[in-house]
Order: sequence, then structure tokens, then C-alpha cells
Amino acid sequence: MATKSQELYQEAVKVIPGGVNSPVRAFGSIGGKPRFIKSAKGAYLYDEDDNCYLDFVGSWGPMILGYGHETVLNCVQEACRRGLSFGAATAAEVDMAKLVCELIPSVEMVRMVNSGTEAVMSAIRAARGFTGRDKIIKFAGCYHGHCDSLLVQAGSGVMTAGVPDSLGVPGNCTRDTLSARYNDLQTVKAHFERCGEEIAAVIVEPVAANMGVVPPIPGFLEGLRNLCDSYGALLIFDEVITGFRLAIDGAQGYYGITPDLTVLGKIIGGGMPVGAYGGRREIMELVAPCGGVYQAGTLSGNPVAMAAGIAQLTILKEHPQYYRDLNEKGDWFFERLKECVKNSGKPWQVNHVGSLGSLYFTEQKVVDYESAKTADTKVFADYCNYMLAQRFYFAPSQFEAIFLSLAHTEEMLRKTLERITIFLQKI
Ligand code: KE4
Repeated sequence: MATKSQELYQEAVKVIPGGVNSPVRAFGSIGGKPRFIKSAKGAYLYDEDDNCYLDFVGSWGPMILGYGHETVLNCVQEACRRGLSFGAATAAEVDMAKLVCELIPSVEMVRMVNSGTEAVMSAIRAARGFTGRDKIIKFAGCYHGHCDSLLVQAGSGVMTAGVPDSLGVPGNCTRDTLSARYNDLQTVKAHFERCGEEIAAVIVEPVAANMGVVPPIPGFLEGLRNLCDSYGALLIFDEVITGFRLAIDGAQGYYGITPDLTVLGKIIGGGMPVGAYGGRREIMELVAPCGGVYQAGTLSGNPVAMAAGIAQLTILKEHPQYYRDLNEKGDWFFERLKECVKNSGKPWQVNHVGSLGSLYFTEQKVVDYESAKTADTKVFADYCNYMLAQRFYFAPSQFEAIFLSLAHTEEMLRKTLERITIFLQKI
């Protein structure tokens, strides 16, 4: 007897590429098929067959408060009744912009868009417009959404121009994208020494979370700041994941490094489609209609999305202890996960920063994309499918993150560790 998820999947693949609206949701990298989710509450997901899962994806980051927070839902419902969209200036957009500028001091001016991708591509355009330069440095293993110029083969020819990593991306879209190695300042310095006067910006995930979770080694972020200052390039922090997660002022507050531009997404929207980019006033005042860097969007600053984001950010702002609780919870969980792995006699690795973490099936310490790629994705698939069968819902890829939320209780986490321990003993 086919499950409802299986039936829905059969229908979905006829009309949606791969049956999903974002590739990772297809469960392809673990050889599975997607569960079709019907609802969620707190730390739990419920699929169309009424299976209940303890969730560690959190919609890929936005659901830091847990699913279905009543205050957020009420604010969204009130906004809906006033109107779903006007395509005109609204008070909510002013409130959101003031809130972001208050919470993240390096952001003096901010523009709302509809996704992290849109925010990244706009920030890069602003950096190029401000500096009059074309080249961008990114890091192998870091993901910044699907804008053409950043879909370069990870690590391809560290000293040469980027090679497209997707069909449909013309070579000239990536020729100004230079690839460096995360946590390796020498590979960044080499680019600056070779063509520093052509480099508009360095874009980095201040905590990498798209090759699994890879923290910056001491001095890495400071080194990027210093190199950018030495060569007149801008430092862009892609805080789509880390923004409002590690601290109310993101990874830049957590590590004490100030970027020139910040990209935001996920948590800022409270579960609704919101991205944002902002930073130094002199840069952002170049963005249309003030200046010559064009960027626009029909649903940018949508009032319903603003209501969700403002509600979530306000809850986080008004409860600073939530970050202490969440980061302590992360330390507790991932340190015990390390103990579980050690006690199982397996050489696997655990990385984490605050409520973000990864279990890597490799014996190598994971500090960059090369070491992350040594992970055994077959063992990961066995682990992920086993946990799913036990009703624990983890991101279906070795190169994604575990997201903890304020809705995860110690009891939930203990049960999760117990189940992981059973898996580790089985393999
Ligand atoms: P979106 O366009 O998906 O809103 O954001 C792109 C993006 C930008 N920067 C960082 C650091 C990101 O992690 C992302 C998107 N994250 C992925 C998960 N790693 C979203 C999940 C998906 O692609 O379906």
C-alpha cells in the first residue's frame, strides 16, 4: 500500500522538476524519497501519513523559535487581514529596517528582498558598483545561493578564474570569480597579491554551514578583514544562516569582526520569504533609486513577510537569554554527541558553533571543503535513513547542518543521542 507521501511524489514529479521546489528536498543524496509535510508545531513535523518527526532542519534555519510560534502566527494573521501586498511603501518596512539597523550595528542602511540568493547577488552588485572593480573572492564549499557568478566549481583552479558549476551559466559570468580555501588565508593573500586592485569584495560564510558546519579558525576572519582593508576591497559576510542565530547581532557580533556589507535571510523572515542586504551607508546609498546600482522587486518588503520577521526578531531581541539558552543547548548536545561517537569507538568527527553542528563520517578533522569531502556519504545516507525511520528528521545531506531550536528540550535531545548511539553501535 503506497503512502500518501509516495502518491504525492508520483504526482509531483510529473509537474515539478524532481518533484520538489528546491533540489536538496528530494532526498536524492541519501537515496530516499521526500516526506510530504502537512504541518509542524514546536520541534515536530507531521507528514501526510500522520507520521510525527523530531525535526533538526528547522526549514533550513528560519524556525529558531520552533514551528508555529503563536505570537508570530497572530502577527501574520493580522497583517493578512490588512492586505497581502500593496507594492507601495509601508510602515512595516520602516519598522523592519530600523530593527535590523538597531540589532546589527554595522548595518547603517538595509534593503529587503525575497531570498538569500537575491540578497547575495544584490550585495555583490553594490560592492562592484561602489569599488568600480569586478572580481569577487569566494570560498570552496561555501554556498551563497544560485546567482550565476557564484555557481563556480568549488575549488576549481584556486589561482584561476571560476569555471561554471551549472549548465546554463556562461563562462563569462564566472570569469571574475576567484576561489580560495576556507580557513586558509594564504590562498586569499595570493589572489590579492596577483590582482588585488581588481578585487571588489571577499564574500564568506563567517561560519561555513554548506559543507557541513566548519567554524572559522582563530585569525581567519580577522585576516580577511585586514586583507580587504589593505587592498581597498569590501568584506561581505553572508549571514543568511548565522544572522540572528549565533547572537542577536549574528556571527559578526559573536566573533567581533565588522564586515562592510551583510547578507541576511531565513530567520529575518520568520518562515516567510525574506532576504536583506545592508551595511555602510556610503555603499548602500548607491542602490537605486539613490544611486546607480539597480535592484528592484515586486514583493520586496511584503507586509505579511515583514510582520512575520518583525515578530520573530522582536521576540529574540526582547529575550536575550534565548541566545544563552540556545548556545548552551548546542554546546551540551554536540559535546555529548562527540562523547557518543568516542564511546562507539568510531573515528567520526563533530563540528559545531552554538546551535549549528554536523556529524561527519570521516576520521579527518574537517576544516575546509577538501577535508569535508573525505566524509563517507554512503554511511551518512545509512545514518540519515535510519534516523528517519526512527522518526528523527535530519537534513538529507552530509553537507548541510543540524539546526537546534528553542523548542528542543533536553529530553528530546537525550532520546536523539540514544538513537544515534544505537546506530553507531550497529555499523
Ligand atoms: P535562499 O536563496 O535559499 O533563500 O538563500 C541562499 C543562501 C545564501 N547563503 C547561505 C549561507 C545559504 O545557506 C543559502 C541557502 N541555504 C540552503 C541550505 N544550505 C537553503 C536550502 C535549499 O537550498 O533548499
